[in-house]
Amino acid sequence: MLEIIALQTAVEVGAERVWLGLGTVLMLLGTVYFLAKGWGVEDPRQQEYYIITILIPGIAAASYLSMFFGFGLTGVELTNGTVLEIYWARYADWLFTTPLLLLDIALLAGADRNTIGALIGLDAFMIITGLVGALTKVPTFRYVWWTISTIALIFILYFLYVNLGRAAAEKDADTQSTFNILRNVILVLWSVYPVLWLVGTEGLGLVGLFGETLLFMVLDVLAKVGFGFILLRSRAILGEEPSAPEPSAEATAD
Ligand SMILES: *C/C=C(C)/C=C/C=C(C)/C=C/C1=C(C)CCCC1(C)C
Repeated sequence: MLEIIALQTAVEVGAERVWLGLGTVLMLLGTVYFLAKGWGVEDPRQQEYYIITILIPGIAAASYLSMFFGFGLTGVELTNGTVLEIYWARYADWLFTTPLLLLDIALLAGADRNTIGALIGLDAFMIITGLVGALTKVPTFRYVWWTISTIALIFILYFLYVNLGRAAAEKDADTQSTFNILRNVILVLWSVYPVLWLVGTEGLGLVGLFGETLLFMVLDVLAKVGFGFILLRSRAILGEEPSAPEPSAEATAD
């Protein structure tokens, strides 16, 4: 893949750099905040959520920094002569961070291994076909890849709603309410990505690179830092296996 990327036309970072810089800072702040919040947490189940949720903005911060430096940027010359500036580092970030986000919510819902595997496999497929679309030179084929990737997203959202929803329905009230909020956050935010790709520089070009970079940055921060904030401050991740169960409560439970 690096070879393909190296073969592309050289382009330079423009005014959108300001959003890439801001994105780096916000992702870094999110990482540090989650790290500080998780410091000293000893329950292994809680630690699991912290590790995943800290990694997400951490990876994104590195990706944003690489785009800020112009490393994660390439020029794609289309068959019609247009040269597109493509930030491929986004896809490298998303390839790791979107499965981690799904893993977070799947663990919360208590999904089984097969459901988690299917979700993550579909997700990787969605990001890779999206990247292929972004690097494709024949304009029509770009939309073919966009369609394939979007179909994968529809399946992911369906699984999230139906399969994870079913698993989450068996959890306590705290977990269910946090699950519902996070599921809706994903449904809404993730649906905007293909639309932005389509109207942005990768697709129809109705939104320029400056606006597109800003909008992707806002989406990324909300979908990662916002998501983590809701998850880690919820009582749901504390609830399931209390470290000090009350004997009296247990005795009356059954
Ligand atoms: C933190 C980053 C997140 C949550 C990124 C999510 C990205 C997507 C849901 C991207 C989806 C795409 C399609 C469905 C089709 C066109 C290409 C993509 C990759 C933008």
